[in-house]
Amino acid sequence: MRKNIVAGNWKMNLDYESGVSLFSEIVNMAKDEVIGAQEVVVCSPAIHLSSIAKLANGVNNVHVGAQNIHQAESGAYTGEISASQVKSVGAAYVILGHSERRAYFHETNALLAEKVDATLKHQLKPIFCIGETKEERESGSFFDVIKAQLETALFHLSASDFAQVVLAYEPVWAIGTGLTASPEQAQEVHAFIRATVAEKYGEAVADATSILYGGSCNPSNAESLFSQKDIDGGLIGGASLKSRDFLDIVKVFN
Ligand code: 3PY
Repeated sequence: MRKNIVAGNWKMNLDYESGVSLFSEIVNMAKDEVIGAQEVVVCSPAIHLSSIAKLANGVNNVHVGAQNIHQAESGAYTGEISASQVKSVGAAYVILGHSERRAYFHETNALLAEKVDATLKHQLKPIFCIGETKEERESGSFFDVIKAQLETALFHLSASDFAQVVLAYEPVWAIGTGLTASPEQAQEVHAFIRATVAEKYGEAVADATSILYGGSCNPSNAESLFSQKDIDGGLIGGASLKSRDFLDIVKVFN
C-alpha cells in the first residue's frame, strides 16, 4: 500500500541557525509524540541540508530533501547544486517542478524530465509538483494541463523508476494566496491523477503512488483534505516554518 507523507517546503526562509533549531524541535517532537504519517520530510534551503540530515539520521521516518537540483552531473554551472551533491549530505528527497520554479525560473516540463532523471540516477526521490493556474482552472483546461505535465516530465520513466516518484498536486492559485482547494476539488484532481497514472503504468503502480496536496495547507484544513480517498498527505509551505503547526499536520494521520 502507498505511504502517507507530510513534507515541509521551507522555500527561501530561515537563516542557518534558525533552520537548524527549527529542525531540532521537529526531530525532538517526532521522537516524543506519535507522529502518524509514515514519512515526514523537511525540504530546506541547501545551506541547512548537511546539518539537518545529520540530526535526522536514525530518527523514525524523518527525512530531509532539497528544493531543486541542476540536471547536469557536475561542471561549470555557477550557483547550482547537483543531485550527487545533495545525495552526498544524506538527503533522501528533492522537490521538482514547484510552480515558483516554473514561473520565476522558466522551468519547463522538458527540463524537469532531465532533472527527474538526474534525481533518480542518484537514488533520490522526486517530490514532483503539478497543478494548474487560476486561468487554467477557470477555462476548464486544468485536466489537460495536468496530464501534459505528467506525460512530458514523467511518463518516459520505466514503471520501476516511476515507483520512486511522489506526486504533489499544488493548484497554483492556492500557493501563497491563502486560498485552498476544497477537499472535493482536490479529491477530484487527485483521482484524475491516479487514473492517468493507472492508464500508463497499470492499477498496481497507481495504487502505490503517494499523491500529496499542497497549497496553503495548514492545521485547520489538513484533516478534511487528508481524509479524502486519494490524498496521501501534504506538501506544506508556510505552516512548515512553525514546529507545532507542522507536527499537528503530521499528526492528522494518527
Ligand atoms: C504552499 O503551501 O504554499 C506551497 O507552495 C507548498 O509547496
